[in-house]
Amino acid sequence: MPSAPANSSLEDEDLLFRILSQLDKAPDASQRATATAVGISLGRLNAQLRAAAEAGFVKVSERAGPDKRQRFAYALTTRGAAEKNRLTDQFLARKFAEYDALHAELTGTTSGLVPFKYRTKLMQNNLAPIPELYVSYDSAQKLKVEAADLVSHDLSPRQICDLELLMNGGFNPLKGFLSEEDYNGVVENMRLADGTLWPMPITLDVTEDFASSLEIGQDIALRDQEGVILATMTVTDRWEPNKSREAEKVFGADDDAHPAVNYLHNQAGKIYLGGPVTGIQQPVHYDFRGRRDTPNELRAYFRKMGWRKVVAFQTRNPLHRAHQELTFRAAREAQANLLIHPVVGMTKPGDVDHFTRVRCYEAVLDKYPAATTSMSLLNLAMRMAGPREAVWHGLIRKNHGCTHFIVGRDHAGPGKNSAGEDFYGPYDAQDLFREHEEEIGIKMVDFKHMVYVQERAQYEPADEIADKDDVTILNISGTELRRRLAEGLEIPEWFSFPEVVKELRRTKPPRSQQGFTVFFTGFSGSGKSTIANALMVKLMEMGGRPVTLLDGDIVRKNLSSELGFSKEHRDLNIKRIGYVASEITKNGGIAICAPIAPYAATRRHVREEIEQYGAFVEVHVATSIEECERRDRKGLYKLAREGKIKEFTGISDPYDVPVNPELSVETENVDVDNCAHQVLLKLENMGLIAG
Ligand code: PPS
Repeated sequence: MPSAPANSSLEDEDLLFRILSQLDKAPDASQRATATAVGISLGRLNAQLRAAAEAGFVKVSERAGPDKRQRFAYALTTRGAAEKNRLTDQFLARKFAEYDALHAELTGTTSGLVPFKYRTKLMQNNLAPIPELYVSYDSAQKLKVEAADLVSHDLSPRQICDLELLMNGGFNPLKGFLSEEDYNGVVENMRLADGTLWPMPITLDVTEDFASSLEIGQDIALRDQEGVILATMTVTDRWEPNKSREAEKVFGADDDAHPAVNYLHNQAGKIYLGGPVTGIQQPVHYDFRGRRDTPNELRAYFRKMGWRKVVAFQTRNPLHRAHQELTFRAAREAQANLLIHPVVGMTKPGDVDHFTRVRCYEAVLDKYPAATTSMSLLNLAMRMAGPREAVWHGLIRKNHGCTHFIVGRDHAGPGKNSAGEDFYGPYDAQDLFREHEEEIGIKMVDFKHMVYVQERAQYEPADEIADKDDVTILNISGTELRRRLAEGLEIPEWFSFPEVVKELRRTKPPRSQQGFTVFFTGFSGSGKSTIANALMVKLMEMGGRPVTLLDGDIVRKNLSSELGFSKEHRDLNIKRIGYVASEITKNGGIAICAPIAPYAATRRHVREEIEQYGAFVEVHVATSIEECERRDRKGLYKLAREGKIKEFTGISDPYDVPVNPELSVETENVDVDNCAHQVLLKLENMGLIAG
């Protein structure tokens, strides 16, 4: 039996929960109406409201009007909304425990519904609504006004994706960005501090300056990139993470070749903030609105359709015939309906953009029986974390009301590491998923690699082909598909659907018709500008595509005149060049860039930005520092040696030599025309200009 004081404090908390819920539902109601709804006397409500206001959960404001009894208005504060969410959990947990005890008393067995950790198992009922972090519409309007006075953090695109899934319950049971204790547990052993399985750190990374301007316990507003307030957060934790440890533990290696490790070291802020989030509004999406569903919208849809078993297919690629076969088989095997659940948030750099992919999905949806299959878009920012990511994807799909989840070969694989080897084994994700399947609360439908058997004209799992020495097995890898698209070569019907191929060709015409960027990098005086100029003239002579030269000096005059040569300023300068070049590339032109661009991480950032739209050809003008200094065309090296120019690349500032440039040109004893010609040959060789 719980002791009396504990019991009475629970009662107090339940009462507070009921009052906060009621204020959220009807913030403008009179005190009398609130007291009636909660079922207590006016006097008791008054005392409770006073205490709640003192604790910072409720905001009291005076309102004009003749009716004295309506003199005050009560509304939830950010903190009150977060407290309501916490108490909701606690309240539900108690009710479930009570139900379980009653069940045991009446039947002699436990209900099976009530778990050790109620939050996980509660979700086993895939049709019941799951908790969201949003406050009601009326409360949101009030909170928005209040939040306008708070210190703001402008969310990055990845943080917006994370926040959306936090708020709509996609990341249930998380109630906000991870605290330091939860983060440590997740990094070390995939568990929150209370033991709940959660494999991915969902953290709010910010700059040191921003972090140090905050007090612990302070509320901040979280804004999207246009400045719209989406949520508020009470900052309970602030710490500097050990990013190398995070990389090793979560992604398996501290290697920048992994997209998420690269993000961690080169894009994420240095400090993490943690704390509960109060949702004000969903991020706005103007594209494919009708195809986006929150977990509760999907649950309601399954309920309406009577779908008791739903198998989800996660994808970040266009669907080809092998995928269709795999999804059909999975639905058959699980005796379930099928949800195609593609990711449209952030995927692997270099992937086909989501607009094209969704058009591809739409083009093949009618190849599925409409009564048994549905498609919904998921605004998830993938991390490409293989095994851990598969477990995470399973939890997210469970939250979206699915009962089964397909895990194929190399699930969420990040590609090769910097030694050219795979980060994870092809079936590591299936193994980890299997280990935690029970706890995730969703069944895995695992598949081996699907290949096409020509003699039988059908797809089969590679490991189930008994007569593989007697039949012809066909397969087109992702790399081969990209090559065929880039070169305008045939893509056979056994591999994909004509509608999908048409859509892909529309977005990605053969390389010789696409835009591209040639990015020269090298020391000052290495010859970048001279070769770039010669190349520009040669390309203009050939005609066909507009050519723009973004030379270091020109850019510094026209785009970056206020910048100096600190690391921060150089990065900004190169990112500006990258942005302009990516726009030119996207629109089918040729951009030639010729800055020093000394830092590898920034060059990689620019590469990733541009490769979404066309080729990025990095040309290292490999003139040695000694030769550049000997030439000293602008007399800058002399000044740098004399200390009159600070932070001079190669003398008093570093230069990361490109490790894998598309081309490296030597300029010593080679004339400019020849250097430019080498670049032209490379472009021809890459299919970027017609031979
Ligand atoms: S960076 O690092 O890429 O932003 O530099 P970039 O914009 O290409 O530099 C353009 C020219 O600035 C001159 N300059 C310096 N270079 C390096 N370090 C320092 N401190 C510096 N100060 C001035 C230099 O002549 C660069 O011209 P190029 O065309 O490379 O010779």
